[in-house]
Amino acid sequence: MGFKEILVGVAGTALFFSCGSAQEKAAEDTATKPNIVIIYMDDLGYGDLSSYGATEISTPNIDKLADGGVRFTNGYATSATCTPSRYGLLTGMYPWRNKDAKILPGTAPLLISTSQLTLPKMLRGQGYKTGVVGKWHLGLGSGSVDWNKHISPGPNEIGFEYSYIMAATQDRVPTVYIENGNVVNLDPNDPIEVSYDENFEGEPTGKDNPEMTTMKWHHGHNNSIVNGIPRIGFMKGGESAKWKDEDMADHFLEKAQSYVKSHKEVPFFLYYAFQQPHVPRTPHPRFVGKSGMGPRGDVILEADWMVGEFMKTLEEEGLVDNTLIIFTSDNGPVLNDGYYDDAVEKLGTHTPAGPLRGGKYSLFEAGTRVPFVVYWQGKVQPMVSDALVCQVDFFSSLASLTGSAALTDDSQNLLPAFLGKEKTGRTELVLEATGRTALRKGEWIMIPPYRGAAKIESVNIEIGNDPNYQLYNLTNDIGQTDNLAESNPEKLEEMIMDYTAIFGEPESKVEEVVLK
Ligand code: NG6
Ligand code: CA
Repeated sequence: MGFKEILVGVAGTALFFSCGSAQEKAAEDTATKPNIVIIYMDDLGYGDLSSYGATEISTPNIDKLADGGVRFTNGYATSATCTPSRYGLLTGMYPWRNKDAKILPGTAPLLISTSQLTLPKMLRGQGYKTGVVGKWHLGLGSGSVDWNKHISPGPNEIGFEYSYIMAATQDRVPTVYIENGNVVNLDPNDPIEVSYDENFEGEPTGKDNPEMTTMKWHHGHNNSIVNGIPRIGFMKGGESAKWKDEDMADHFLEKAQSYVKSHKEVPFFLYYAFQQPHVPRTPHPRFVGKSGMGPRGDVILEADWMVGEFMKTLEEEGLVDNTLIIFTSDNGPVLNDGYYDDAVEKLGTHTPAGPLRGGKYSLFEAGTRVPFVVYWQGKVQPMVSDALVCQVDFFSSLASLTGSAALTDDSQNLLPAFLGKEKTGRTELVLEATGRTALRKGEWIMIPPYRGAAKIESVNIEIGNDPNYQLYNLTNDIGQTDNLAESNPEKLEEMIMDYTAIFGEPESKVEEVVLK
């Protein structure tokens, strides 16, 4: 399908595209079409890598990318949770514009409209082959999915020609792999049923049958038990299709490697979405005990090894200097996200958020500021960049790289910053966490008043709520300990005006964040 055909029926006002314009022509002339790989971690924190200052854990393979590419210190996910961040990355639109862009259950319908322009569609229009391997969590189908039939729409309908995914998260049912819309290894005599409302007659659950679990739930995660791990949601059947948690990382690696091998003759875009270090943390036995920090540290080492193996494949196939690699994470870190897995107990002096305040779910920096690396051997010079950049900007920047003039309202063309040619990025950025928003501008961040609890007790994370305005200078106070809202009323006023221009008057809302 050609780009122009793809654009027919694109909904919404956000898209600017002028077919055959002088601008497009100029872009085509300077375009290069390297392979593009986005390695997307799940819940990896700003301080979780040795290249980002961790001293208690060593991640040499990821560090090789970080030290050999542009390592961003102000690189953000659009959101402090998974689904909205993935939405922002793939659409180039802020997730808070879509009211349904929240953490989705495993039965949720596809969140991205099939008529919407997406990063993979844009790249397809530029002659790329497109694939996704790993965690999806953007919904599937259009209401009620029959997991025993072809599942559509899904990744293949929003621009990926190849998909090998898990539907939602490792802790949510269905616990099966789906290849191009079909559950892998499904026995038709043992059909899969999934519900997020009620259990299936006679099926054990984490709540009622703790004796059948090998991992204990702390909060939530007490529905169906698969491989000894109690999950979110109920599932019945599909025995032969169920994944083995310990093999998941190897399994996705193998799929990513074979995608590369079978597409080496054409420019390809691979969105490789890791499941680590999200819960349940299930390192392969090769990595068990290796970090001394329990499963959370072990799966970070496992992921680092995967990155090394994946890079080896690019090298063996002679693709490494023709492949632009982006490494980043969908949101910040969390220790106890619902299972007793020693993440808290064995943490020692490691600081997953580095110097940042908060964590996953938080409007404080650790929610959205994440490891963020652009690596392109021979093309991008190693450097540390303080430019303000966001994953929502990949859309327009990669369009510019590959000769497309596609832009969205929210996605800025920051290609020079991404390639380390310029040290400045955005001037402003809206950050989102569990439905709340804050505004970053230059070195300042303003969090409007939110009255809900300051902390989610179950995960022990401060999420940024305060009945008063918060204003922090992130250059002087990266840890957000000194609220300057009262002492710097001019700056506060300016930030409120900018925020109001986008959202209207900030209201102090009661926002009890409940994780369920
Ligand atoms: C929460 C889950 C958490 C995790 C998160 C999604 C409970 C109590 N907590 O609701 O464990 O699955 O959703 O994480 O169920 S994310 O990284 O995919 O956004
Ligand atoms: Ca996540």
